[in-house]
Amino acid sequence: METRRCLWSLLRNATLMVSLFAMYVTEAAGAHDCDGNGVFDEIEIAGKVYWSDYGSEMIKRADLDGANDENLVDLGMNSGLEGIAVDTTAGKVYWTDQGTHKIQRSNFDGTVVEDLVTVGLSAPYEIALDVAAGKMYWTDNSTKKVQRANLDGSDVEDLVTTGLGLPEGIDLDLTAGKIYWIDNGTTKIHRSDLDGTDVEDLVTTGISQPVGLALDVAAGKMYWTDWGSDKIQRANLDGSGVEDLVTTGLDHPVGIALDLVGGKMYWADSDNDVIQRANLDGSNVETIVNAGANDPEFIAVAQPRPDADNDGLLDACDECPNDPDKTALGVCGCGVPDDDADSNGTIDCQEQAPADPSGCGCGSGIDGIALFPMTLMGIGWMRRRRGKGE
Ligand SMILES: [Ca+2]
Ligand SMILES: [Ca+2]
Ligand SMILES: [Ca+2]
Ligand SMILES: [Ca+2]
Repeated sequence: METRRCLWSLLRNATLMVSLFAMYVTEAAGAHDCDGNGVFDEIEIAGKVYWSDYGSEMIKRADLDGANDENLVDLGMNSGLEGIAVDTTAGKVYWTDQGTHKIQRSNFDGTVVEDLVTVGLSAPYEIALDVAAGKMYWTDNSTKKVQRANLDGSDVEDLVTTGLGLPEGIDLDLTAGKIYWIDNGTTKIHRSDLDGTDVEDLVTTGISQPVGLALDVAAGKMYWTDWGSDKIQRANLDGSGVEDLVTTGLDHPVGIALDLVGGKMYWADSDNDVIQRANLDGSNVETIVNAGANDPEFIAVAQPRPDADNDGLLDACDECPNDPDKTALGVCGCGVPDDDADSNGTIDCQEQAPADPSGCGCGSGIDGIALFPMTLMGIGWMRRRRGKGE
């Protein structure tokens, strides 16, 4: 019995050491890309706006306030960039190209450009992603179709192929399992099931030449740009209650995207050559990018991912998401620092621990005296391993 208790005590010490190692490794990794999706934490926490720039043939991005605008991918003079969408989980940006008749994607930083769909497309227009189901949906305003495929471009399906004039803006309501799209030829906004069946007319009056579309499913609203009347408008998801939100200062707005975390809508104004944003009710219009945009078409927002305690580590990676001083449980758990105030080798939260009930004499003594040097040895060993590039 005594042997078993001593073994249990040693096992407990080993577990504590593993916890300390885990804390060390997590904190070291947390400075960069904690979830390994290829996007640094600081970029995910801040959010970005991405847009397709038809005039310069580039995919570009900027901070949500327009700062740090940069060129990501230069598609060259044969391109005709239109739709754009982001997958914040995998850190990928997707776009359609009417010049090369392709759908492509790259990493968020513009590296690793991949061709996804290269056959059967004529003028692919706006694109929307269902990341959870591994699907992308798009309109083609030349073949007059709504289509979908897997995110890698395989398994292309025709969903809606009849009755379409000039299908353009598209977005998804994944809660209700619906595709919404704009038909700029028949001047209607439609929806159907995700397989293209059960097509409904939603908005048929009060619009001129709608183009870009974005849904706020939680609030039951859809937002669109109207290229013909130079407006930003919205309505309920059933098409009722059409409202004018922005009616002045626009010159052929195209793409629109929502940041529901920040309560903002973003759009690309293709003839003023600016990226703008406003509150969701259309108030407080701001121009966030007014140089470096050249016929911007569509726009996508990589919404900020939450870091509730502002310690620089995403909630998704933070074992203590509400403790700004800890990123891992450590020895004492969240909310209690792993401090050793009197430097006696026993961490404060363990100082008041009850005496070792085993009575074998190997419990509380080894906790403090052996754990500290063993942990230091362990961290030294980790660093030597890293130093060797293992
Ligand atoms: Ca990341
Ligand atoms: Ca955090
Ligand atoms: Ca934390
Ligand atoms: Ca102590």
